[in-house]
Amino acid sequence: MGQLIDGVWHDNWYDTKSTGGKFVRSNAGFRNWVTADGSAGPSGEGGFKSESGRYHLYVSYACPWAHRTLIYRAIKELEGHIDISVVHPDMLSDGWTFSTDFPGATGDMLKGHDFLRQVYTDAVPDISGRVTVPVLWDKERGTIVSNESSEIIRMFNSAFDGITGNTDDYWPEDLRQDIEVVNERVYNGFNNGVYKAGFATSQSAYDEAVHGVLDTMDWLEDLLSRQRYLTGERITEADWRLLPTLLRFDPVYHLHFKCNRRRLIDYANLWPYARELYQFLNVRSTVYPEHYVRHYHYSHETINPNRIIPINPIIDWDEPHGRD
Ligand SMILES: N[C@@H](CCC(=O)N[C@@H](CS)C(=O)NCC(=O)O)C(=O)O
Repeated sequence: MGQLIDGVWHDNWYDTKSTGGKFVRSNAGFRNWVTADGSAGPSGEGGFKSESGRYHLYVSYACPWAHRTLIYRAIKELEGHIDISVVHPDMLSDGWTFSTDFPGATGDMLKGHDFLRQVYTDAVPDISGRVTVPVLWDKERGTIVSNESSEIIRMFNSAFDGITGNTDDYWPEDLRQDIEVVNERVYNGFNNGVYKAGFATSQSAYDEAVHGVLDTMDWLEDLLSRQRYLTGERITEADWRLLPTLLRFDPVYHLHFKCNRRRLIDYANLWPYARELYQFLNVRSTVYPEHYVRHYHYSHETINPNRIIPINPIIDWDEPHGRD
């Protein structure tokens, strides 16, 4: 794993020395928005109008951030309008690759590249930064629209409604403030919290992070004992941003990231809630446990140097959720 500096690949692991053992995630670099009329979105520049077949989404089935975008592509009926390439689950010295020797890894369906970093240097030849998934590519302008999942899902939520006819809204105006509050807490304490625990290289950084994860799970458990979804009685973006981390919790984060006080299946409310989201419409078609079990255990040499893939519990996500 590494990063690009002035367009050249350098193989190095995350630097936690300057932050007292803490893992700090860097910000995404491409922040443009696809909009219905091509006008500029909240950040970046305009010129990215929603059109069927114009955009290509690069994802990993292992990555929880990319998973959000796949969930939206499924529930907003965008599959026929935005095609995808799926990277290989192993992220080693070349970063994400388009090797196809793993079921579900498609190779680069658009450009035929070997490495995801080539998509980044196609956009900006002398680019510096991490090479992350997801990436939303514009075939017409030949550049990256966005590599920030939280923004890609907001584009998918509404920009293509005129094309798909699907007007389901997971970011309703009246709940936006509540959604932001939940998102902030879930991101820091859970989505990114598990990474802070897992990638910590000092006991104190781990202790702080893992307690944040436990506190957040307790808070979610309590909230879901009183209401059906995170912001009330409607499924919103806040719920979809939580699900990818819940899916990975027992098979990956519990053991590999040392978040092992309790399993997801031990929570009386959180576990049926997670199953309900998994069973919603076609969400299950986006879930590839083989990719995330393989990715984390095989790629993170600093945590699992012998690359042994654990046997893991057998969990029935199709068990009726009983929340009707
Ligand atoms: N801000 C990004 C974060 C994406 C991200 O960190 N993706 C991980 C995979 S789970 C990645 O590609 N990491 C490669 C790296 O950091 O070099 C988003 O939410 O879209």
